[in-house]
Parts: sequence; C-alpha cells; structure tokens
Amino acid sequence: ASTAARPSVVPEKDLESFQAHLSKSTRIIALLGAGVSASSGLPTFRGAGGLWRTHAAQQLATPEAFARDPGLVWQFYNYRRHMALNVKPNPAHYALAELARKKEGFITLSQNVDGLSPRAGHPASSLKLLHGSLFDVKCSDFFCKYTEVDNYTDPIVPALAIPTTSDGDEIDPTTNSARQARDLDISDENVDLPELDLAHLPHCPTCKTGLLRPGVVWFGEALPVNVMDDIEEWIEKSKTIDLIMVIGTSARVYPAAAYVDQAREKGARVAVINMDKNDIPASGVYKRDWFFEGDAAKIVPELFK
Ligand code: BV8
Ligand code: ZN
Repeated sequence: ASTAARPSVVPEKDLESFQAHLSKSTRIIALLGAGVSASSGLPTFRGAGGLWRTHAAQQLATPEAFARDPGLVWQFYNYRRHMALNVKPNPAHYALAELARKKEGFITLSQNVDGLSPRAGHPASSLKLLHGSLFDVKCSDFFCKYTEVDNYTDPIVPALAIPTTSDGDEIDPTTNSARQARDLDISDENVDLPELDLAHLPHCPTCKTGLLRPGVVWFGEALPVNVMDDIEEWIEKSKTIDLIMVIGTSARVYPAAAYVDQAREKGARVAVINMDKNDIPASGVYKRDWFFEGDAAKIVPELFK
C-alpha cells in the first residue's frame, strides 16, 4: 500500500489495550534501531535508501576495513557525524526520554550511534548504547586505553572536511560514484576527492603512534562489556519483565536482537513499532502482542499518552 494509505495513527482497540498494559507495567525495555531516527533525517541501514545499500558500508563497519583503508572508514564516519550533528531529535526520542524520567523500572537499549537519544535528554542511567557512539573516539592501538567521549568536532580533522561538488553540494565520500571518481581517476570536474594522507588522520594524544578510531562496535567486535553487564544485571534484578517495545529496528543484528527473546522468557509482552509490517525478521518479534505500523516519531508519543 502506498504510504498515504498507511495508518500512522494506531487502531484504537490496540491503543487502549497497550496503554492499559503500559500503565500497570513496572519493568519495561525499549529496544531501538535506526527507524527511530529516520524521521529526524538520518538514513536507516537496510531499508530503501539505507546506508548499507548505497555504500560499501557493511564492509566499512569492520576492523579489517579500518586496517585496510582508515582514510575511507574515517570519511564514512566523519560524514555520519556531520549528518547526525545537522539533524535534531524527533518526538519519539523526547517521548522515550520523558518515559524514562517517569518510570523508574524503564530501560532503553539503543543500537543507534547517532547521539539523538542523549540529545533528547534521555537520562544516561537508563540508556544503554549497545553499539557505542559516533561521538566517542578511542585509540586503535590494542594496548593503549585512550578514549574520548562527547567529541563533536566537525570535521574531526581538517583533512576530513566533506568534499563538495563545484555547485557546493556535499559529497558523501563513500558512495560508489565518489569512490570511482577517485579510484578510477575519472577526472569528473565536480567531484574532487582528496587523497587522504594517514598523517592527517586523527592520532592518539597519549601513545602518539595509534590512529584514533570511531568509538562504535564494528561487525565481529564484542559489544561493550560494561554495557552488557549492566543490562544482564537489570534483567537478573527483574523478577518478571512486563513489556518490551521493539521500535524501528529490523532486529537482525545480534546480540542486540536477542534481548527480545530474553525479555519474553521473563514474561514480557512484545509491542513492535515499525514502518514496514513485512519486515518481520527471524528474531521472533513475529510472536508480538501488538504491532503499530507507521512512523515511530508519530506513533511513540501517542502510545505514551
Ligand atoms: C559480534 C555500529 C562476536 C557501527 C553496528 C550470522 C547470523 C547471526 C549473527 C551473525 C552472522 N554473521 C555475523 C553475525 C554477527 C553480527 C550480526 O549480527 N550480523 C548480522 C548482520 C547478521 N553481529 C556482530 O558482528 C556483533 N558482534 O557478534 O561479535 C564476538 C563476541 C565476543 C568477542 C568477540 C566477537 C556486532 C554487531 C554491531 C555492529 N555494529 N553499528 C555503525 O553503525 O556504523 S550494527 C548496525 O545495524 C547499526 O548499529 C544498527 O543500529 C544496527 C541494526 O540495524 P537497525 O537499527 O535495525 O536498522 P535497519 O536499517 O536494519 O532497520 C530499520 C528498521 O526501521 C526497519 O525495520 C524499517 O522498516 C524500520 N523503519 C524505517 N523507518 C521507520 C521505521 N520504523 C519506524 N518509523 C520509521 N520512520
Ligand atoms: Zn593510543
């Protein structure tokens, strides 16, 4: 159905039963994905126009890619930092932050690295960033522990300034066309991608030799141990879990997606909020109790009313 026909207002009957359950729930999890930030203007990963589709992004979000071409990986992440800094949290981010302030037993597990939940005022104590943040940087030298949080410098170093075409449009440096313009040396007059000299990339102020890297979890890397421990402790402490809301995520990435079944094992009812009712991933969210179809930015504030 065309999006025009899609109800972004939830069917009454579901809304009442959901709100009745929410009001008597004391242990609640919200699992967030890129769909929560979509209407702020940030591209999702797998949907139409998603990051992983037009870019070699899935290949870029790995330690191997960084070892092979740190300049390109930094262009990708500097561009995403730039995009995230130029958009604003939306009503879904604010509604979740408000619920976190009101409900003591509420915790948000976010796969998003865009910094929009913290910017919406979500209390840090109940916001667990499963995949790190675009605005944390750390030393890539295994033995050096240097880490920096809340680094909003844009561009992070001058060499990573976002290239623009001759008529001033910003070029996403990792799209195939931009890559070709550089790799195949197509002297496309309006795509001028600077070769990146390693010396111009961010270096560690402590060990001096290590390259700094984005403080995100790449594919093949473990999620932050302290974050995982906090969540396990929260789940252990819950005699039962009343509700898990799975918002704007294709629930395909593990171990993040595994929290849905973990919550269900402790009695949780499952509410899915997603633009696309066909994006029913294998992660078991298909056994859901509520499904609200539409834009999270419109639906989430209504659910919490
Ligand atoms: C690990 C940070 C081991 C970087 C990310 C085969 C089977 C199972 C697992 C694996 C496998 N092969 C490999 C694995 C493991 C792998 C994995 O799960 N791969 C997947 C692809 C199969 N996992 C890992 O590698 C993890 N690490 O396993 O380590 C280990 C253990 C111990 C010691 C050493 C090693 C690490 C995973 C983390 C990777 N990092 N991000 C970066 O962002 O650049 S993942 C990336 O995907 C983002 O974090 C993103 O958040 C996440 C999930 O994507 P979504 O958020 O769900 O976004 P998506 O576009 O997919 O979906 C958007 C949804 O929103 C859609 O459903 C859409 O319909 C909906 N939507 C769109 N608009 C709206 C909307 N909904 C509502 N409103 C809207 N407006
Ligand atoms: Zn270092």
